[in-house]
Amino acid sequence: MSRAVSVPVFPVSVFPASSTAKIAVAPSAMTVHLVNPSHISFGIGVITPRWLFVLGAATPAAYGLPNIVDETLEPLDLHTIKAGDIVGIGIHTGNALRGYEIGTAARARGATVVFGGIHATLYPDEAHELGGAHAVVCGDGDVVWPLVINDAAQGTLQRRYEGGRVDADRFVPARWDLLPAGRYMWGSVQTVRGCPKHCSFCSVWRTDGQKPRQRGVDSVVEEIIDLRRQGFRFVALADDNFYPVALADLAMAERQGNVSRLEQLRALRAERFELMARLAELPPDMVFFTQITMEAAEDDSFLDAMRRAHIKGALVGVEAVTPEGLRDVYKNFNEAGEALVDRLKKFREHGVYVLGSFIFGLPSDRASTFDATADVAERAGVAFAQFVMLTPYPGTVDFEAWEKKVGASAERVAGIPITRHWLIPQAQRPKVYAPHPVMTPDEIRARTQAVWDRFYSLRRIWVRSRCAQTLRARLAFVLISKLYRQMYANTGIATDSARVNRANRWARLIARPCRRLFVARPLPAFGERSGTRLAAQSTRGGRDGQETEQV
Ligand code: B12
Ligand code: SF4
Repeated sequence: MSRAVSVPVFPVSVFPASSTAKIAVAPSAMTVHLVNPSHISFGIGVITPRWLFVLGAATPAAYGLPNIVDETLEPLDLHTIKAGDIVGIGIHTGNALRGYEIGTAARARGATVVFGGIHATLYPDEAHELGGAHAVVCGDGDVVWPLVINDAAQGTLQRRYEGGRVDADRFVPARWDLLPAGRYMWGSVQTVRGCPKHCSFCSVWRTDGQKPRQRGVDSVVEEIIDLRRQGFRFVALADDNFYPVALADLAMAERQGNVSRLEQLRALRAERFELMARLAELPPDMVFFTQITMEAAEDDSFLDAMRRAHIKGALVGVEAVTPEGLRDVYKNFNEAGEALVDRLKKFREHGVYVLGSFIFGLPSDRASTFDATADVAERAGVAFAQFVMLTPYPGTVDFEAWEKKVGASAERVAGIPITRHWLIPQAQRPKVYAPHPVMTPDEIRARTQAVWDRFYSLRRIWVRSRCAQTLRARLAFVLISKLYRQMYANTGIATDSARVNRANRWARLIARPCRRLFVARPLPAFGERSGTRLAAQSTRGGRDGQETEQV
């Protein structure tokens, strides 16, 4: 794998550089733990963190069942880790610090510690220096994980493994039998990795690559059937971009007379339609959600196929409502103003509800941008929205420019330069980083919070809930809107710790009833017949009232 970014490490080291584990342990004597770190636990999770169940599947059977720990549910109990165990920790930038705490503690208990995930891919040395890592896996873990475990067991563990960008036909399907019962609302199945775009705030195109790696249809459908057997009707298609080939890309290849590119793009597009046709055969009570670029709004046949495939929701990266804002993030392929409203409405007209994602704190933003954005979100009829503050994530163009600009004179918080913001203790971590030409960080934060408050007021949620067809579904819409807001805005944006704690308690309280609204009765025999019969099988379950509560 060619990693696009090379980054300096934070200058504190608590572990010797040559700390490769030299222990040989019999497979039966060791437990493999897979830990998804989180500084905050809600008891119930909205979406299953897919990597846990993919690596669970990649763990060789000789080592027994892996112990899967998702700290977004409950914190890790360190006493479960014993000397000789292997602890795999997956980190993204936001949870890296908690991951390092766990790694350090696990190593102190005599375990072999291995880090992976996007942040470890970008900063492998940091995991060694601060997280107690014996080894770090950069890139995809699907293929390399068994090798790492075997090396650890035989005492030949390497400091670094390059997992690379594995081909789609080698993606390991998740092991959903490892799921803890009754804890998640949605399953997550990946259909494609990589994205051909190049947005300035996003690292996906640089780490996962710009070439879409689309998974075989059978493998995707089998996983979905597996989830449905366990009672999951809602599944997030955990893709970077579900629409990797836009009509504009085809037109461009045609204009250029680039025959091989055109064929390649057409093949990718045909595979998307094939997948959607198979999803359409699944029972009508299934609901899928994905992430997609706004260009899909131009593509009526694609949107119609999505509707038939039960893809009822899509996160659309709107980012900015002005042309200047779009230029700020290299997202010129998006529309602004009224054209934007029309494009977003188009999804709705085709039965795809939009979770609009908006960024605040762009250089061209002004005080008036906040209300203007909330207005657009409302006029465009988006069902859900998230208003995030521009955060320079490592591996992105924005991060590199910012790091270069603030350089060695970067402000420090708790002794840590803000260019290493993920190492600042959570409670002290700033919410806004890049200096803005006209607004203070606190103004951006407060205005962002106000937009969340406005968009998620009970009155407005109730009005939006008209998109649901039954009273029960409307109530579910209200609950999930409130939950989303509590989990995200009040714990992620608020600086006041009392508000954060209140939000956490609230989220814990409403998450449980919310989950019951999303799941259905498990159907252990589901999928044993052919696709078309699947639909009849499950619908009958629903009509008989055998399913529990569902939206
Ligand atoms: C689906 C998704 C979501 C979903 C679901 C999250 C969930 N519960 O799973 C939702 C929409 C909720 C979401 C939210 C957010 N996300 Co998100 N998300 C993704 C996405 C598109 C796919 C993740 C996924 O499931 N992939 C499939 C699994 C199998 O792949 P994987 O996680 O990469 O794991 C593989 C390897 O990394 C490796 N690996 C991973 N862990 C480990 C551990 C060990 C020990 C080993 C050996 C290997 C290993 O092996 C795995 C198999 O190959 C990624 C993009 C991406 N390409 O990663 C962004 C991504 C992870 N998200 C990102 C961000 C920023 C967020 C948010 C902060 C966005 C926001 N502002 O709200 C929130 C934070 C949520 C949170 N607190 O965790 C960034 C993270 C950037 C960074 N540097 O940290 C990414 C990379 C997208 C981006 N735009 O850059 N996200
Ligand atoms: S933000 Fe979305 S469209 Fe842009 S590069 Fe990342 S995954 Fe692709």
